[in-house]
Amino acid sequence: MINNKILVILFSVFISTSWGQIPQGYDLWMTYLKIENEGILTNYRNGLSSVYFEKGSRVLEAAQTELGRGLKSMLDQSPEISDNYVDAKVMLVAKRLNLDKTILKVMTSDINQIEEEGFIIETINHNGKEKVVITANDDVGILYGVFRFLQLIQAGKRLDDLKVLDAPKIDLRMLNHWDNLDRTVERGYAGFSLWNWQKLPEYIDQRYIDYARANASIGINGTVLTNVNANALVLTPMYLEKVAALANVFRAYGIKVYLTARFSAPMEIGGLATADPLDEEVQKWWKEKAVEIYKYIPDFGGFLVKANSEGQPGPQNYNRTHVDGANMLAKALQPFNGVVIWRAFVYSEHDATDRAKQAFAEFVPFDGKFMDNVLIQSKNGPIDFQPREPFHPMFGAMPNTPLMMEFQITQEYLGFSTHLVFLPKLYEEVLQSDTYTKGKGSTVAKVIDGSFYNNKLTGMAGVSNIGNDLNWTGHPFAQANWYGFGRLAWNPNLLADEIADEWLKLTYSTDPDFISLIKPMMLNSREAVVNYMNPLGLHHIFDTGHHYGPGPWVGNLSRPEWNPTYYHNADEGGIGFDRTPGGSNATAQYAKEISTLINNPKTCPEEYLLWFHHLPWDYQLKNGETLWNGLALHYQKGVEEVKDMCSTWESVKPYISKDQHEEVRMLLEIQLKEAKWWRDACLLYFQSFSKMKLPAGVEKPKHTLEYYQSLKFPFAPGIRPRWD
Ligand code: BDP
Repeated sequence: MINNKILVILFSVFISTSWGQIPQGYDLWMTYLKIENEGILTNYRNGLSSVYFEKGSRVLEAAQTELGRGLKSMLDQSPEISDNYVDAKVMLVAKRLNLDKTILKVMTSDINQIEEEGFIIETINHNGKEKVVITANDDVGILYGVFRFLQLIQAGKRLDDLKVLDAPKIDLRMLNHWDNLDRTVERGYAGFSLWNWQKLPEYIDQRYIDYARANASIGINGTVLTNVNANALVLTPMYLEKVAALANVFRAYGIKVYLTARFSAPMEIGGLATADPLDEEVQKWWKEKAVEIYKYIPDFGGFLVKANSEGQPGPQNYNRTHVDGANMLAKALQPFNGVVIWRAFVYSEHDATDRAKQAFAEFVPFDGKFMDNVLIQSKNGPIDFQPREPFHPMFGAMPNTPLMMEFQITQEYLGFSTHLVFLPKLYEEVLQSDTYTKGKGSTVAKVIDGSFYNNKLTGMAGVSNIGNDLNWTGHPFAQANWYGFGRLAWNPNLLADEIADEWLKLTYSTDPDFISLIKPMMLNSREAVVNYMNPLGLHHIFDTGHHYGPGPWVGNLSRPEWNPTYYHNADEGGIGFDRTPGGSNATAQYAKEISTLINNPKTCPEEYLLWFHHLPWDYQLKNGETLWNGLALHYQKGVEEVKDMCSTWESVKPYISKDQHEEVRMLLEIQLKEAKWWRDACLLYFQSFSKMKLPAGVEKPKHTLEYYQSLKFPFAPGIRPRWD
């Protein structure tokens, strides 16, 4: 096991080492920009000149270091640290239990209401003096409180009326890294994996610490280090020792480590002849494996499992069920309070029914049958991280099972790290969707945060967009998606608007003119990408394998449901997937209130029209246009919206540095080029069926359909080499 002393020394060296010039974007939303306004600055300098900070753990140390770093950078002043609680003049950071009674008395927040991991930040008047108090019940609450406090300072919040009481609404707030042991990242567009397995456990990269800081700053408390398409080797001692070193770094930031468990591991690394979950030898193997893992990592979080999905092994290989598989692993982890996160992303080449229906059909009958330490993790929509999908009907159908949300932060079907797409808008749309499971107001957010069914365990996962690029995420605005995911995992009812506002202030500038120009651009960016890629409910029309550019013509892949033609069904008669009772009847998986609405094309929200209906090209849309014209105009609109993004970006030159500006300008240029590519390729292809003219206002395609069909991208990043 790693030598703790060495690690602690390394750790403090890193903290005190100056990087010199920090690469642009490396600091993420923790840039701690110097406060410009003199009045506010003086106020902060006086109000935060000395602090008492409770000691006693690595988490508290991390919090104190962060407070020092943030204040030094924003105020150009380091607070004096008073060792003595009574002497502390202006700021107290201590756990609730350790606060003086006279202080507790003057606090107006209901201090008994602080929940686990929650905190209070309040300015009090104590003995005639103003003091800022940050308090919590646990160390991690203090850490979160400090990060929030720094964010409030950065946003220019006045000290004299601070009163924040906050706590996470969801228990497991985690990133899922699809990182392979060779450091490639499946669907990763920001370089290679952060985890340098070859140099671990001895070498602790500064990035591990900064990664943990970034996560803690938004309340993320779990990380799955490895790909769901798992390699069993990570469960061997050689790797567990490395995982333990990472876990040790992350522990100081309240983050637990999880691993993906390959279901066939007992055979691959255990030498058994089977991985049958009902086999006693197999059960024993997993139990012993759990004991071994917890020796290395006493606070190990648990396993994330992709089983019987896209070729991954699972219990069905032995005619057993998901329940058999998940519960077997859950039993092994139970003595250590570990959890099993079992994915519901399943569809089968042996099942001819609509792919959108399969996960529901497979999992809903198991409602209530999983052990208490199992969560079922479902993607937000029933297909696969498309630019727009209706919410997954499972969220309204498993009252006795904790359902964990899986969002994708990495932009697999959203232009990789090249396109500016602010995803909290998509997350918000899903979370605020009404499942009607208990009548009106039964939002997905309420299912996920457990408030509906009183789930003992709740969770939200985001498939990470992080790699070893200098700015972590490739596109600087992709950082906002990591940030926004964390904020929504903390509180699924936050609005995308507030998140954009916070992130812009922390990352670029607090200038209200800058914010008022860029925020609307961010908020509309998701709709723009839907318009130029998949308007009116179209989905999965991406080119094979890499899922980057358009490929609506692809129809020759071995599995029917891998082909775009399966999803759009375009022919001379029309376009779209009929999921009404006359078609696949997938609409029946939703509550009556919803299915009645979506079964009728006239009442189906138009953004989902072709998701649920196959309609003739001359079908009349709500605005009176034909479906063909409407489709073409949506594609054109998407292009126009990117043009607007380019000109908005031009207008913010005065507010940010030249390099910051240039970086996004160049990326937007690519986005514009590719929005046109999407429009032209899709319209030419669909026109070969509709045989209708492009409506006025839609630009003529630059090339022929054959040209677009001939484009190949064999080395596109993030490709999963083993399939389609
Ligand atoms: C799809 C990806 C594939 C993943 C799969 C999953 O194309 O690389 O392995 O999802 O979530 O979106 O398991």
